[in-house]
Amino acid sequence: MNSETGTETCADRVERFGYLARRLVRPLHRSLLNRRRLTLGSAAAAAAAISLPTLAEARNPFEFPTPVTPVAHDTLYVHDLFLAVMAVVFGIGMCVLLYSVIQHRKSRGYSPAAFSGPKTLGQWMVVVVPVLALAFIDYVVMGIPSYYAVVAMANTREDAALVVKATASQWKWRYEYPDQEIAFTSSLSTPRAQIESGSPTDPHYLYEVDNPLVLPAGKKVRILLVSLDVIHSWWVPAFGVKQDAVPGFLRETWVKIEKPGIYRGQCGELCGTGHAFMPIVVVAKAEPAFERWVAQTQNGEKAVALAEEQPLSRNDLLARGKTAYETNCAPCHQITGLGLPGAIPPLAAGQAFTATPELTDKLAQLGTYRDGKIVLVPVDRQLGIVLHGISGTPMPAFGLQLGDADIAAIVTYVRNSFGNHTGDVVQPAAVKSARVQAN
Ligand code: HEC
Ligand SMILES: [Cu+2]
Repeated sequence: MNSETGTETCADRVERFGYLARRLVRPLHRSLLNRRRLTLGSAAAAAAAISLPTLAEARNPFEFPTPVTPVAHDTLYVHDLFLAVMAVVFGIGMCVLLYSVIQHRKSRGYSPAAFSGPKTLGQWMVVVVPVLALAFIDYVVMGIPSYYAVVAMANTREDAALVVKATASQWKWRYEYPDQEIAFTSSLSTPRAQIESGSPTDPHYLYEVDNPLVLPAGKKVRILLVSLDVIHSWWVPAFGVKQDAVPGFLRETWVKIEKPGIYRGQCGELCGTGHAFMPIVVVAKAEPAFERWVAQTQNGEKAVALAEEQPLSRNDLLARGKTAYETNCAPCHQITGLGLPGAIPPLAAGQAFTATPELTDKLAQLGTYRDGKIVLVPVDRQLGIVLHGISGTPMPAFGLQLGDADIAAIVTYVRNSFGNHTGDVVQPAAVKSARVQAN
C-alpha cells in the first residue's frame, strides 16, 4: 500500500495473486522496491533525457522524472522489473554463448557437429526448458504486474472526485471543469520574441503557460480528452500519463497526484508546425487551496463575463487585440500578418497568395480571395470566419476558444494592422450577436 495515497500498488496486487507468484516474484519485487533506482534504468533513460528537457527536473539528468501518481509508480516499477529480468536473461544467455564459442574452438580440436534439430532427450531439454522459462517470465513474472498496471490505467471512473475535459487544438489546450462551470484556455507564455531570438533566457522556456491546469492533490481526477483538429497527446511525464486526443473520439485518462507542486509536460504527438509550442503546466494544490482556487475562479469568471459585455475604447481594443492576436493567430498567420506561402493566407488586403485550389477555392467562396490576391471582406463576414473557422482547413473556430472581448479585439486589430486601414471598431456586443448567426 502506498501509505500517502492509500492506493494499492502493483506490488500489492502481485502479493495477492497467489502462491506461485508470491514465491517466485516476491524476492525480486522486494529488492526492486527497497533499492535506490536501478543504474541500468538510468542508462536506458539517458537517450530519452537528451530529447526531453522536462526530465532535467528529476533527481539526476539520466533519471526518469520522480513519479507522483499511482500510474507513474506502476509504470516505473514495471519498467525496472522488466529491465532487471532482461538483464539477468541476457547475462545468462551471453555467458552460455561465450563459453560455448571459446571452449569448443577449432584450435582445441573440435569440429562442427553435423546434426540439425534436437534428437536426444538431453537436446530436447536444452530447447524446452528455456522456452518454458521464457514463457513463465513473460506471463507470470512480467505479465502479472503489467496486466494489473494496464487495468489500473484504464480504470478512469472508479472513485473519481473531479472531471476535467481537455480540448486540444493547434496549438493550445482548453480546460473545462463541467461541474464547477469553469473553463479557460491555456497557451504558451514564452514570448514570441524570445523564441525567435534563438537564445532562450527563461528557466521554463517553452514549458510555461498563461493559465495552468489546477488540480487537487490526493484526489482522483478523471481527464477527458478531445481534439478539434488533428491528433494531439496530453503528456505529463511525472504522472506517467500520455494519452492521445483524437478528433471525433472521446479518450480518457486519470491522475491522482501525491503531492502539491508544479508539473510540466507537453503535447506528445507531432501535430504541425506549432507542435513545440503547446506545453502543459499542472499546478496541484492541497484540498483547501484547491477549493479556494475554484471559488475565486468562479467569481473571477462572473466578473470577467460582466466586463466582457462592456464596450471598449478603440485603443484598448487595439492593445488587447495585439496580445490576443500574437497568442492565437500568429502561430499560423505570423506576427507580420503575412501568413506562410502555399499554406496560410495573409490577413493583409491586396497581398498575393497562392496555394492548392482546395484551399484557395474555400477562400474565394468566402469572398476573401480574388485573382491571386487577398480581399479584406466586410467586418461581419470576417467575424464569422474567426468565430466558426473554415471547415476542412487548419483555420480553427475561435468561437469555441475565446470570449467575446478577445474576438472583438482581434478583429479590430486585424482590420487596422498589416497595412489594413479600415478604421473599423468591433465591440464585444457585436461578437455576441454574431455568435448566433450561421457562417
Ligand atoms: C492553425 C492555424 C491557424 C490559426 C491559429 C489561425 N488561422 Fe486563420 N487561417 C488558417 C488557414 C489555413 C486559412 C486558410 C483556409 C483556406 O485556405 O480556406 C485561414 C484563413 C483565415 C481567414 C480568411 C482568409 C483571409 O486571409 O482573410 C481569416 C480572416 C483568418 N484566417 C483569421 C484568423 C484569425 C483572426 C486568427 C486568430 C484568432 C486565425 N486566423 C488563426 C489557419 C489558421
Ligand atoms: Cu499537439
